[in-house]
Formats: sequence, C-alpha cells, structure tokens
Amino acid sequence: MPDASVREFDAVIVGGGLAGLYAIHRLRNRMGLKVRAFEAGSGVGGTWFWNRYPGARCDVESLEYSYSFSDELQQEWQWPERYGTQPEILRYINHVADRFDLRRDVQLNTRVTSALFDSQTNLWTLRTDKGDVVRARYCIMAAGNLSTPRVPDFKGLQDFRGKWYHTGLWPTNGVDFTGLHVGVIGTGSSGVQMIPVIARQAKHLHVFQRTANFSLPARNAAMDHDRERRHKAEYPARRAAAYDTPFAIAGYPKPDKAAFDVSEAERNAAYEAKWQEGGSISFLYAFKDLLVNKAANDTASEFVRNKIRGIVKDPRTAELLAPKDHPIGTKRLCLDTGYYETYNRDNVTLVDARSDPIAEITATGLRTGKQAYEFDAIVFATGFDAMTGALREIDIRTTDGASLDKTWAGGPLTYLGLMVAGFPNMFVITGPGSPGVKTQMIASIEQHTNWIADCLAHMAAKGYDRIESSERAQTEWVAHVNAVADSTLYPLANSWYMGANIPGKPRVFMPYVGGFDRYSRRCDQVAGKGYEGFTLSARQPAMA
Ligand code: N01
Repeated sequence: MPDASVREFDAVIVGGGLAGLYAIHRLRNRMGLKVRAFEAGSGVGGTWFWNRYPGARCDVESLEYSYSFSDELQQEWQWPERYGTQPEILRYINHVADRFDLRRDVQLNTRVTSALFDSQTNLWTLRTDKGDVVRARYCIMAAGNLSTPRVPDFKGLQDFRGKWYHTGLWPTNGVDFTGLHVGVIGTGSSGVQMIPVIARQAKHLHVFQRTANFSLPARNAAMDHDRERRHKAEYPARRAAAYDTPFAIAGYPKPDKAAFDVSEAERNAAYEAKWQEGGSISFLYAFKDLLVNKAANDTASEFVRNKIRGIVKDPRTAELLAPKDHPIGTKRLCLDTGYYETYNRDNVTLVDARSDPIAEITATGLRTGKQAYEFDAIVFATGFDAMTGALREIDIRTTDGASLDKTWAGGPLTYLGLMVAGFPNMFVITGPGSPGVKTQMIASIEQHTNWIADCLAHMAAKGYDRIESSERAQTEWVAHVNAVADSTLYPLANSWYMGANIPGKPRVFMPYVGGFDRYSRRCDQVAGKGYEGFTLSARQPAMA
C-alpha cells in the first residue's frame, strides 16, 4: 500500500530562485513532468529575495542578466538601468513566475532537511522542516551558491543591545540608518555596494576592513533606449555570441594582445579607457594575459591602486584601501558607485581589521585589540559558506551508506559540476565544478537545466530510470578543474572560490574557470557520446 502521506513527483527541486524556477518551466511546462520545488524564503527569487541590503545591484548588465528561453519575455521586459537593482531583478523574477505559471509548484517557507536515495527503487525521498515527505525519481539541487550566510563566531554577539544584520538575510522592509552610529564588517562585493549608501544615512559609519578588495566604477546609468532597441533586435544572435565566450557575456571582444606587447603608455591608456567604460569584464579584457601572467596582472593592479590613491584624499586610508595581497580579478572583482569617494566623507572611518582584528562584540558595539567602538547597528557583510554550504546543510544520503557530507569532507567532488558519483539521479545546478559563478549566472542555469532535461528525455526514451556519474569520470573532471585553475592566477587569492573565507573549510578551487564556451561544448560532447562517464540503467523488474 502506498503511504498516503508521501507525495509522489517525477522531480523535486530544491530552491525557488532563478535556477529552481527555470527547472520548473523546463521540466513541467516543456516536458510535462510532475514537479515540486521547495523554497525556504517567503517568496521566490533566491539570492535576489534575500540580499536586499541598500545598494544591492547586479554587476552584469541587465540586457545580459536575464533569461533567454522566451524571446517574448526578453522583448517585453524593460530594464530601466544599465545594471539591475535588487528590487528590479526581484520584480522581474516574480513576473517570470507569474507569466509562466510557476508559482503553483513552489512551496514557500519550507526548507528541505534531508534527502535519501533508495538504491532498490531508484527513488529519492526528501523531508522538510514543515513535515513534508515527498518521493521523486529525480532530485534537482537548485539551492544556490551564495545562499548560506555566514556571521563569524564573534564572542559576545548575543549581548549586543543594538540591531545587527547580515547582507544575505536583510529584513524585507529595509532598514533606515538615518542618524545612527553604524559599523560595517566586510568589504567584499556586498560591503562595497552598501557602504556608500549607508554612509549617506548614518551619523557615523565605521568600516572594518580585513582585506582590501579591488573595485572598479560600474558607471551605472539610465538605460540608453537606442542601445536597448538595437540589443533587442539582435537578441538571439547576441545570446548565441555570448554562449561562445568564457563568461557567457557578449559585447566584449576577446583581446589579442598581451600586456607587454605594448608600451607602458599604451597599456595605461588601455586601462584608462576600460576604467572610463566601467564593468569588470571590460577591464579584465584589456589584455589577454591578465589572469594568467602575474607580471602582466601587476600592471593592471597597480593602475587601479593608483586610481584609489588619486581618489582617496587621506594617504593612509588610500594605502589601506589599495589591495596588495592578491592579483586583480582573482577575487570577485567588485563594481561600485562612489565606493572610494565615500572615504573622503567626514562621517566615515576605515578601520584596519587586519592589523587590529575584531576581538569581540560588546553590549554597545565592538572591541578590537586596541579600541572599543559604540554602535546602534552592526552590519555583517561577511559573505557566505559558498558553493557547498547549501547542500551540506541538507542531510543527503543513499541506502548504500553514502553521505554527501562525508563524500565532500575533503572538498567537493562532481562530474561536470552536474552530478556526484555515488548519488544517482541527483543533479546540481551551477555547483562546484561548474563554471556558473564565473559566468553570467542565468546562462549557466539555462545551459545546465537544458542539459539535464535532455538527459531525462533520453532516459525516458530508452527506458532508463537511473543515472550516475562514474568515479573515474568524476576524478578526471576534478583533476581537470584543478589543472585549469592552476594554469591561472586564481589560486593566488584567499577567496570564497577556494573556501578560504570559512575557517576549517578544505582549500580546493571550486568553480571551473575553463570558460562557459569550453564547458558547454564538453557537456554536448558527453551527451553526444551517449552520456560518456555516466552509467544509465534500468531497474530489474521484481521477480514474481
Ligand atoms: O562576501 P565576501 P560578499 N573580520 O566573502 C570579511 C556575490 N555578490 O557578500 O577577505 C573581518 O566577498 C572578508 O574579509 P577577508 C559575489 O559573487 C555579487 O561581499 O576574508 N572581516 C570580506 O571582506 C561576491 O563575491 C554582487 O579577509 C571579515 C567580507 O567579509 C559574493 O556574492 C553583490 C571577517 C566578505 O566578503 C560574496 O560577496 C554582492 C572577520 N571575522 C555579492 N569575516 C553583485 O552582483 C569575513 N570578513 C554585484
């Protein structure tokens, strides 16, 4: 007798962000599968639902950072600015959810707590914190890469009498910092976007910087409608061109010159043009060797350091803000609007949390080794347990005794970033080993999901009900991901790409930096060779 309390689906999707929503569309609307997505938030949108901090904005241009699966959608939607703000992107995601009737298959306010694969039946059983039990042939992990916010274990946080916030868990009604003494801890992309906005509201803002980060001007502006018209007229061709690039973003011609192919004056003129144009890819594409040749990178890094020295009036503050511990581009390159200028304000103080680390949070603020600070509010812009955090929070096991937590104890292992050996029928969207976070994310989400959908269609046509990665294919892919990373300067930075921001997390370079173009060709080849490296099988019919 089937258990009436267990609901059955073809596929269960973990997450209701950009990836989860597209998975519903592709698997249900296009293939007719019965699906159910679970989303911890009280609304859809994933990262754009949670990260509502002041100034939150995408750093990929809005005409690129959008779904491509519906030409009507990309023609209809009007982006008001060059880069989408968080509220605008969330509005867009909600529009997509309504337009494609996705909402009815997303159960909100529900966190998946465990997932168990039964090797006899080839079915996954998932449980949630609301008591749901669901069974499905396939499990699609669309839980996000930057969805497990991390507040460092500072002593005394529970005693703080003011209010504290994390950028990735921002209150839905916003926060008004007007007239308050505020401390911001962290100067990654979130801090860099937020600091200029909070500085305009706060009575005084102290920024605690442990590591200086490179930031370039975004040069955000109202949408240029001529440009929008041209872009929309060429959308399909532009998307195709984007997919043929490493970042899945069109409009930036690949450079053919190396930094030392030109004179110093020409090099600096090239950097200046890119600085004026705004945007990170544009800058990193000034020369072809900036991410592989340290000496070449030094010229670009020094150019930006000199810009910082030129903007920030106090030389000591300028020198603190000028990054020296990593090559430019090897940590996520920030884009800002008035970030460095903010330090010229009288109500902003930069504190060097490297030479004088935060010792504890107190009832009235915080204390470093040398000084006490009083705050009404503290903001943690301290990042996320990136790429593996969301999956390791779920107790993922198989009846054969495998546990994802144990399998990934030494660092994440995947084949193509899509599957983990030993965990059949579980797909991961833009996880470790995928180029996702190093690309226009929605392009990777669509590419992965389309590949998975085609794979499921192939399995249905052939009568298979189980797919798993071979250990060998996974080992080779992980080695390839590492070899590609080691051929670049990326491993020189202590970044979340390396797990370096979480004490005790294994230091493994997690994203695939070989490029979206190379990756998607490889996925197509694997599928073309009958899903090479995967084992596809069918359950034996039970003996009578
Ligand atoms: O987090 P981060 P984020 N004491 O990990 C500091 C995406 N994103 O939320 O470098 C003092 O980059 C930490 O210092 P250190 C984007 O992919 C995109 O800013 O570890 N400081 C660092 O400065 C991005 O990369 C967009 O020494 C402490 C900061 O906190 C990713 O999200 C916008 C500390 C964390 O920086 C994460 O960005 C926003 C401590 N104990 C985010 N612990 C756009 O699209 C940590 N820190 C524009």
